[in-house]
Amino acid sequence: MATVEANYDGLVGLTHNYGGLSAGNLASARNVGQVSRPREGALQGLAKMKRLHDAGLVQGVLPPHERPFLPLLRGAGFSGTDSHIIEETATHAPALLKAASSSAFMWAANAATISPSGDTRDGRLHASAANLTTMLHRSIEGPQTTRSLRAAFPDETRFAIHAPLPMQESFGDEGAANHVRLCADHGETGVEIFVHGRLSGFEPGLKFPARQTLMANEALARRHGLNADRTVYARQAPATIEAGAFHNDVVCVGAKTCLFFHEHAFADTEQVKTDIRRAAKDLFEPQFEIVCEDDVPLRDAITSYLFNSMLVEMPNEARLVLIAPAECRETPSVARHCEKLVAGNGPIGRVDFVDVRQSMRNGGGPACLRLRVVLSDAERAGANPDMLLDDALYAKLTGWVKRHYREALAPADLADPHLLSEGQEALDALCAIMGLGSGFYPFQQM
Ligand code: SUG
Repeated sequence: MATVEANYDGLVGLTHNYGGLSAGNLASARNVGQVSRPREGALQGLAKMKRLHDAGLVQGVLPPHERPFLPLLRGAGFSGTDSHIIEETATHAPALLKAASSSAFMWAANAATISPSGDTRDGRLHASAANLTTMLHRSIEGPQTTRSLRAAFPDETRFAIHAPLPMQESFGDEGAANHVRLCADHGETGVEIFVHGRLSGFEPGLKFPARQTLMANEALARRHGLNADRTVYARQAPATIEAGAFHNDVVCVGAKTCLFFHEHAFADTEQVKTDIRRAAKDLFEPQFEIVCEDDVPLRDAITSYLFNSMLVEMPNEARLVLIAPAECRETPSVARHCEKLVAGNGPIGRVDFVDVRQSMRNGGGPACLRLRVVLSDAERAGANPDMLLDDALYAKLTGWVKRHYREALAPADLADPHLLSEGQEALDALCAIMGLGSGFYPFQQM
């Protein structure tokens, strides 16, 4: 078997809801207060995972985090029994309860940045859990993500799982959503492209936050032991962040030698192309598949999430496959462009559509839900098999979702203390299914 690119997807959580928590994420703002459907969301996510597994790809599962996250509420001064804390927070600090109840960990593209072993100095795969400092509801994810990644990749001789970067906005890090790796073949040395929205500290004058910093990206490349000659730093176009591209993966996706992006994605496209060509010298010839404003206006790209598609190499297919959100079929300029891509002779040979609408309404497309992990044969053998999807695990997880998840969740339901006990019971059961042991979640350590 050769080196493969596995996808580890975040499982949608029991409290999946529309909190309107992410300024600059237009879908999150648009759908604030809607009734969410956690069970449907989780089943949509699992169906996507199953589809990729059935297509012959390696598919992993990252378990949901505990929510509402009581340590955040206790840290904010609430005390007493768990139920009392929920009631008090619902009455006196409802915004905080929303933050503590978010299921945003499901967007695994933000879980971590991964550098495959072919790129690193010590020949281990390096992963850094993201600190997600920009948004309160996401800043609580890092420690649990670190535990999940250590459970998934336990062998320290092959995997280096780093804790998040320092929790300060200068190091704002949103994981792989601002990171692309190009290569001739997954097992060969690649070029890692790190994208930032600002340099380090606060930069005035923008309506929406630029979440990823250059300072964080440089730190990631340093701790992962990357070769500076094969590393590229690129800046997002500020106007594109203002238009709703809060992560680079809203306007850009890459795979193998292909970088597929909107013409307004980067502050300086010519420079990005030059830097990538230089970094790829003697490795491969990069293919830039650029979509221009005349074909797909930036606004359509952002509402349809065309670039938040997964771009994957399928077994026995010569060209890459774009796994796009179903919304792309419903946006005429985007649907037309997808047809044009397939009809042409560029690097993308097929477009498939998936329904992840529950996630999409919070600004998370197919690519947001997965974390790509390039694994050699030996690394795959060293990965935790209980976190890899097969037919049996898929059946167990869908059964588990149907048993434990609520059909619908309205904003007022977050005040219901039963949501906490239901969640804890479900996660205890999940630990048994996925062999995570007791003590995987903070509530189990109490
Ligand atoms: O961080 N949405 C997430 C969506 C993350 C998408 N990920 C990538 N593009 N890779 C975010 O903005 C909304 C939660 C709410 O409003 O309830 C939210 O957090």
